[in-house]
Amino acid sequence: MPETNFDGIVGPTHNYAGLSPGNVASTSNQGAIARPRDAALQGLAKAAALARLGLVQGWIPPQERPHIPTLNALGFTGSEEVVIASAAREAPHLLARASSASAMWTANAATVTPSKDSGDGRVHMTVANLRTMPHRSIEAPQTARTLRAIFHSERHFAIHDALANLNASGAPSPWGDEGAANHTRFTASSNNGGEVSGVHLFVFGAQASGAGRRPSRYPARQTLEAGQAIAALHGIPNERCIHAQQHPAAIDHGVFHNDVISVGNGSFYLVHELALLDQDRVLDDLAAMVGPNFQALVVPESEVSVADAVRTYLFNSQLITLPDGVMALILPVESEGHPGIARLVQQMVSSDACPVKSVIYLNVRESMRNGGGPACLRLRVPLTPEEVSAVAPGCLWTPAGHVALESWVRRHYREELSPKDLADPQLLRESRSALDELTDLLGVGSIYDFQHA
Ligand code: SUG
Repeated sequence: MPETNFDGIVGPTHNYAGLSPGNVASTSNQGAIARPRDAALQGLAKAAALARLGLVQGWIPPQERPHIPTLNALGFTGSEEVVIASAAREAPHLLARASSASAMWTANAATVTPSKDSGDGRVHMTVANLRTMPHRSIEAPQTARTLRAIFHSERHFAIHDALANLNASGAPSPWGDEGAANHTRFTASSNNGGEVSGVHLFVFGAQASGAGRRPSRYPARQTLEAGQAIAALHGIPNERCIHAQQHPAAIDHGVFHNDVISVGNGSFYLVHELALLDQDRVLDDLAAMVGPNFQALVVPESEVSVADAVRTYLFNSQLITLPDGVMALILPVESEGHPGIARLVQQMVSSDACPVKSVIYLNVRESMRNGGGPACLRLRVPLTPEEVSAVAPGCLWTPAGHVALESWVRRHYREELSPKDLADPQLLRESRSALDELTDLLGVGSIYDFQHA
């Protein structure tokens, strides 16, 4: 089942507002001048690089920002200009939350189960509720609309709304869910070379029930209960799932999603030694479920510290299987030159046992400065060829589509954006005219609130 990646197109309001406590890059770049045009072009170049390696590649459009309905719901009323001006004056942090381009990190859009593994033979996706970070908690309704426009064939795809408060007592139950960033699917080849159904590793930061350990400094965004609910909703048999807890100390060092400290593909898992609680047991369980081909390469703290993993985003790489069957690791340029990473890369590519045979460094610096590396920028959706042909065709990468999107970015995006520019009502108009044209380019119909006003 070939890998298909849907990359988030960076939105026109990309900026550095320091909105994510626990995400070191986000908080340390707060207030910096962002470059939305470069950010979007870097994202398009990454998607093009993967398409040119022979992968099926798609796009997920950005969200409407600033999001006026969010500001209305927070009590700002009047014309849209007045809403923006009063939010900028009275509550700039709320304007920043309503203006973030954070939907670009589509690894947090949903959790995906391929048709081979689901209960009813369809591809299942549960939209992430992203409820821990206020600026991200507003993404889910639009994400659901967007995914339903892209994956519109109900015969092939089931898109579930974000998990709500599901506990029986009716009391708020914060089942935080951050999507595919905390989920890894492993596969093994069958005897005839085909692929058997996957093994699903769901990683959580804490239990919503309050039981067990939790980080002390930074929030645990993903809950055990969310992973369990998603596995059940998608119909994955229990014996194909492992629910493992992230090490609380890792979260407290800035590992806000598990894809910041491990990456897996096929039967191969690249993982830091301090990623998970009880890690040896989890790796043994994975080996037992995935089978004899399972291979974990555990990176010791002495070679790459957790702090360096967070700084370089080594593990936020894309680990992909190329059409000839070998794997490539797509790393952010920030990890180039780190001596421990250089040794690790050398060890991987020179070992016969390791499936990774090439390493490619890509520049997604604008996204990285908000804590989003190559893996954050894409939603991985394993699809059969028949399912690929059921995707909205305009959302699939083509050379001509790439050229059209580059030209669209150059025409609509600002070169620079600072947090104070969010007060400019012209940004709303620019953003809407860009998105209006984009929905035509991608052929997804009128998916935005403003297109229905
Ligand atoms: O949720 N940053 C995102 C980064 C998400 C990365 N995704 C994965 N690891 N899969 C977040 O913290 C920062 C926005 C700001 O501060 O302006 C932000 O939302």
